[in-house]
Amino acid sequence: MITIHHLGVSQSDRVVWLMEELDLPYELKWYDRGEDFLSPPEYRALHPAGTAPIITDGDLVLAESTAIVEYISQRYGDGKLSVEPSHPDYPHYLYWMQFNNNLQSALFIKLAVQSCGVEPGPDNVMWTTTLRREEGIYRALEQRLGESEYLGGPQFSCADIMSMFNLTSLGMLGARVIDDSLPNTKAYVERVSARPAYQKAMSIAGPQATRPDA
Ligand SMILES: N[C@@H](CCC(=O)N[C@@H](CS)C(=O)NCC(=O)O)C(=O)O
Repeated sequence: MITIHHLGVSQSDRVVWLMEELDLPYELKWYDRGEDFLSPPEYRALHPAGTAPIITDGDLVLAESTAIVEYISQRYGDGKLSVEPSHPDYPHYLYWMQFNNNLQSALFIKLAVQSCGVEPGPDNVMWTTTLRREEGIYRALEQRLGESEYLGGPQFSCADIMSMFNLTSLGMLGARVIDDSLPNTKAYVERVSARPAYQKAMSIAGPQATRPDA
């Protein structure tokens, strides 16, 4: 059985969501963040990268949520939440599977610029380039959701599972809040949030959830 090593208030909630969507059995092991809001030593000991999510499946220890989600979807979910390479929407699926890392890179560069005491203004090329990139990512998102009900095509897929954390929870780190300035995205977030598997997963492992033994 797959064990999800869940770090509290983290994007490992998307793996719980995937398992609930696929109705697959799993064990959840909960780790609290330290006072520095980082993962505790016992979490970092699981995998050299030490980032959440991490799963174990027999001898396999796998990190990086894009890899984890596609691995579970293909190996245990018959690929029904993935898009096949022969499908016309496959390139879109691939693109939106990367949205998570794309958007988070921009956010972390912004946070880095802000934290080094340099004025984040128009003369700071890192700042202006990152803002331009970030704006482009949201523009692409809004455009895609004006053309397609879901990111990977007309059907809900792993690309949606990969993206929701960024649209619902990343605001706590300063990411753009999804409001009326992004109407297609706002409607999409409402649509996807209503899914029973999403609601169940968030109640188990979402940002407001507490560890079961607490
Ligand atoms: N691209 C990675 C990002 C992983 C990541 O940054 N995880 C955060 C939690 S949301 C983390 O591990 N933070 C705690 C730490 O770095 O100590 C993925 O999708 O798995």
